[in-house]
Amino acid sequence: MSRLSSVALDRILDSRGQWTVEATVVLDSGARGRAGAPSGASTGVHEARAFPDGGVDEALRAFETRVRPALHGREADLAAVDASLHAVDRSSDFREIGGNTATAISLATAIALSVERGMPLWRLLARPGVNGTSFPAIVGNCLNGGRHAIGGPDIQEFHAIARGRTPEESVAAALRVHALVGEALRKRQPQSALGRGDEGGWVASIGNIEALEILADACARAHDELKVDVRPGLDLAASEFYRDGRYRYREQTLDGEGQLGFVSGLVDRYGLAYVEDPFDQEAFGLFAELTRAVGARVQVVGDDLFVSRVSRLEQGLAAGSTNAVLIKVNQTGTLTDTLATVDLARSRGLATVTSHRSGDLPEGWLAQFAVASGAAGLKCGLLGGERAAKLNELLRLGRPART
Ligand code: 2PG
Ligand code: MG
Repeated sequence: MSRLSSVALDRILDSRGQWTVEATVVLDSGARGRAGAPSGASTGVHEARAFPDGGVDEALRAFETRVRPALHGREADLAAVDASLHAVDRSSDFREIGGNTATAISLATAIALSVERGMPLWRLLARPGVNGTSFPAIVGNCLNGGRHAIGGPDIQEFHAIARGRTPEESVAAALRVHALVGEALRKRQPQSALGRGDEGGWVASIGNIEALEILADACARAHDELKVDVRPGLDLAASEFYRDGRYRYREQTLDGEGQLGFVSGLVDRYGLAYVEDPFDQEAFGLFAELTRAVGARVQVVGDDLFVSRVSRLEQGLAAGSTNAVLIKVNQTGTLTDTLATVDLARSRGLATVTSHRSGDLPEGWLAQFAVASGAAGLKCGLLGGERAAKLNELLRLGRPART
């Protein structure tokens, strides 16, 4: 087996203009991998810390003094590299070296290995039973609110959930919904400026229900035009507006039971196909009640609830909290940890949805990761270079291989 002949970490910019890190890993065979780590704005309290105290500067210092010496000359094996990262940083959340340093190195190592072996990344990471012929639905962000927008609704993400027969059909249907939502907003508020948020969805000064009505209508129209299954979905990111035991929207304040009734009402009224983080990140019981009530017809997805971690997912499985789990590599910091969560979910019949971060990079590996994990969905936004990079990678994977 070859070894890591050099590992470098550099400062780069994400789509929000914030500094993050990218790693370059070279194996002694000459194969090279490079990857950056994205950053969230609505982060779960249990996820890996993106950077140590002191930010990117401190991450770069910790890399030079602690990480690089530990990795130099190591065997080029993904599990071994990820284990070395944990051996260097013994905290549970990578607070010493930074989760983004770990993420970038783990990914760059996997990419270098896939280059060395002459195989696509998805095949290197493929879970048992995955053969690269089934593709995720597109969870396409059409309208932004919450922490991803200024002046938008409280709910963070309004999605088109598009399940075509091919990635191309799914992408086209989600984009059609995005365009129709834009038209509807322009018509409704002809005098107002219309902007776009961190993930490329529209931002307008409207309430949650108004936004959902526009989205549901756009999905129905896109479905009629294109004959592709496309339905509305939400990421409420409810921990962001949960304070002192209450869900505090601009229009209303609800306790847990009130929120349960409100969300299950939205599922029924708007035919939602997808509901992510409808409750606070500790509310395993409320998630379970919602899943019992409407889980047969909607994907109930835990993001901040599980933060892609085995230990949190085990808690959720014991409580019957959800039927799906959101997967973000930098929530755990390594591919090995993240894939363990994917495997646990798959073994227990939960769907996985592979996700970008709101501050992301123009890299396409996320689509490869989604296919490798047999994901039911790929949530990567629709507009902007960093979002298009992932959609384009999925489109490539959906096409017959060129010789
Ligand atoms: C989420 C993500 C991605 P952030 O909440 O699901 O959409 O947002 O990256 O800001 O955590
Ligand atoms: Mg989320």
